Amino acid sequence: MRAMESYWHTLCFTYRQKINSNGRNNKIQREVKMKKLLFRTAVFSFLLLFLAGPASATLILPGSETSLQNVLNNITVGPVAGASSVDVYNDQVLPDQYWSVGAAGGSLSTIVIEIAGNAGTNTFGIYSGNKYVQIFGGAAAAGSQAIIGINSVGDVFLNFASTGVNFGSNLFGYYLGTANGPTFYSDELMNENGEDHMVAFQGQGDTVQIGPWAPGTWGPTEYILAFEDLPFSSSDKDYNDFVVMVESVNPVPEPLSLVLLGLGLIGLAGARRKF
Ligand SMILES: [Ca+2]
Ligand SMILES: [Ca+2]
Ligand SMILES: [Ca+2]
Repeated sequence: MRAMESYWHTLCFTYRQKINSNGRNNKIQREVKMKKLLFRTAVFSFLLLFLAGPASATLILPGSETSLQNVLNNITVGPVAGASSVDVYNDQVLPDQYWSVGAAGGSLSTIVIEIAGNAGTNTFGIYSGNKYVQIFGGAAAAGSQAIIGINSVGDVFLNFASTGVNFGSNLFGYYLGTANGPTFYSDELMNENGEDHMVAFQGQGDTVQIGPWAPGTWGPTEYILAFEDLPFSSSDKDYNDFVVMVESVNPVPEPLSLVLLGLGLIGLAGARRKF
């Protein structure tokens, strides 16, 4: 790391000498500073990525209804019918705060099940900052499907129609909410007391059958997201209140999310200076 930084400093120094001798250069020196800042941000982020390690799993309680483990077991038809390869405690995907749509550009969401008093009013969607797009309204039930897409400039599409919402990039979180918008965010830092209301599981090749749809392979680019729909102070933490499969998406490591957001901010600052 030190060798890399030293090499970088030498590069910057040589570059600065050259432009000083040309006698013009506030602008170029600013660019050098910017590049150093970007380099340090990248190094810092990668350090974070390696030092942070996996956070601990979120506690899921069996509750008094069909437990989340049994929800997964019940949709499993093979290789062992009724026994999911996924363990709801040990196989949680971390991190699960931010996501991006895969290269094909579209991501199908299918509701697996809703076991909650609020099932008729719970809504589900994606968000970026304070912008959001609802994917399912309260009336949607097990088997309901919808496709989201995000184009190269961050415009969000729902079932191939423009939503008029722009996320600025292919980076977003999932939320559970009401008709008025998000209540609980996949980024737990946006929830009251930092409570984690969403857990995620990656496919391990089981054959599963969801709602009325034909059985198919639950593959590695397909994730099941499971939400708890009440604040921890009054909830049973069963995480079966809204369970949905999302396809063709990838979880984005947090430091990378920070770098992307950071680059966006730096880009904005640069753009502002020009105009
Ligand atoms: Ca989580
Ligand atoms: Ca619950
Ligand atoms: Ca429940």
